Amino acid sequence: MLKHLKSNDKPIYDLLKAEEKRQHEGLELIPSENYVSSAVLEALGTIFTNKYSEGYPGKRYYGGQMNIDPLETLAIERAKKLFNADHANVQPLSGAPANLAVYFAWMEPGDTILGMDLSHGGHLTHGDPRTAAARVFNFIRYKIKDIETGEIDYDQMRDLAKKHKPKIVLAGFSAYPRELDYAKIASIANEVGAIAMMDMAHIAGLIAAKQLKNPFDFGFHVVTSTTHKTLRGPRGGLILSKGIVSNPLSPVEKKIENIPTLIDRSVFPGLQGGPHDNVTAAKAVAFKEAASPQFKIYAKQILKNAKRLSEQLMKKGFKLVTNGTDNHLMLVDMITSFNVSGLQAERVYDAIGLTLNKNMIPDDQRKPFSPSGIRLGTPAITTRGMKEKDMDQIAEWMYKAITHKDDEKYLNKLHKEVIIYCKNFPLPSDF
Ligand code: DSN
Repeated sequence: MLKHLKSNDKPIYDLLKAEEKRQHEGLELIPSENYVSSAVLEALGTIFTNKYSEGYPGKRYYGGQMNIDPLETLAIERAKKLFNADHANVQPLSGAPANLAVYFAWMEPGDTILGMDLSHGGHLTHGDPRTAAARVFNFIRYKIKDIETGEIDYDQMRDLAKKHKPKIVLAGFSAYPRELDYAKIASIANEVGAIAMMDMAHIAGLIAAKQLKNPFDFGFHVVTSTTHKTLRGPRGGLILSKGIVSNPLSPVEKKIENIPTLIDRSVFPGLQGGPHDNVTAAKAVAFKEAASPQFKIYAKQILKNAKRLSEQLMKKGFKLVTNGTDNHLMLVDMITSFNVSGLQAERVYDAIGLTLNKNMIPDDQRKPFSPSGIRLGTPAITTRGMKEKDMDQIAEWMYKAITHKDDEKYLNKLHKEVIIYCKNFPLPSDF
């Protein structure tokens, strides 16, 4: 394996080997990362990467699509079934372009979107002023009501919706540990004539496995996602919608039932050129895996592990934003807990082989590069087969490391313990 890479490009080969070692010897706690299966990895590294296929199955701008058309169709059908959607577009290169494609599908420049504030758990693409989308559209942001329970301020959401008349009411997050009230969000959207859109990137695998609620069951019109987080596929994006699926080559009126066609036309030719067919193949493989009984067991264990880890951390004095979690992730206020910034904490944990990320907490007074919090989660360690008792061990290491943060010798000792522990938990690609 890799003999050509080794002989043709040694620096890249060496970096790959070093990364293999890092992934094996460390605990991956970044909640948006995961380890793909060997089948997903194999699909990614195939000659599907050689092909151009601008357009959609049966409607391409290049010849030679006799294998790509059925491939993309299979990916589409699997995605629709997995999430109970009328339509799936599997071409978005990742989550940010997927969101942008929906904005451009449904809105005109200057139109308004109501989304969640970044420091309260929303995502950059939900309206951060530094993004390209924020230069085109008018973003208004809602917050959580209460940092202790983490409940979204639905009254504020309704008031803002009535005042600003958004075209899209956007739910979804990258750092919010609680379940959403989709029925309420859909009703607010409905009241003001907006569509309800969910960015489920973080929790797609948990929704696929029916461990968290599916927004389509509550009247949502569009759901976007990445495919590489809890869903455990290749890096990529996905847009699901309700509506009539018609010919993406013909312009259609901006009506709710035409959303699938509007989205297809917005992805291509609106925003992207040729889809990455090797990634489409890997997405299809991941959708099949996510429909399996084993995946349901996996998703249940992600939640059990997150609950256990959050309880153990709180017992040791870690202050969790919202005091717990309903999903796979936790947000910890490290300033209140140990008077350590998120940046310092990230470095201490890196030193012992625990990878997580610094993160803003709601209304953080500190800067994004040195915020008050850290964010961690259980999807990747659960893929490696870790269970509740392993969460107790991780909480113990996290406590010991942060309370000995300046003791290099002690941190080295913990790092060795982590490396030895990890040997019992192979990556899926080892099989
Ligand atoms: N960057 C992803 C995350 O870490 O949550 C979101 O896009």
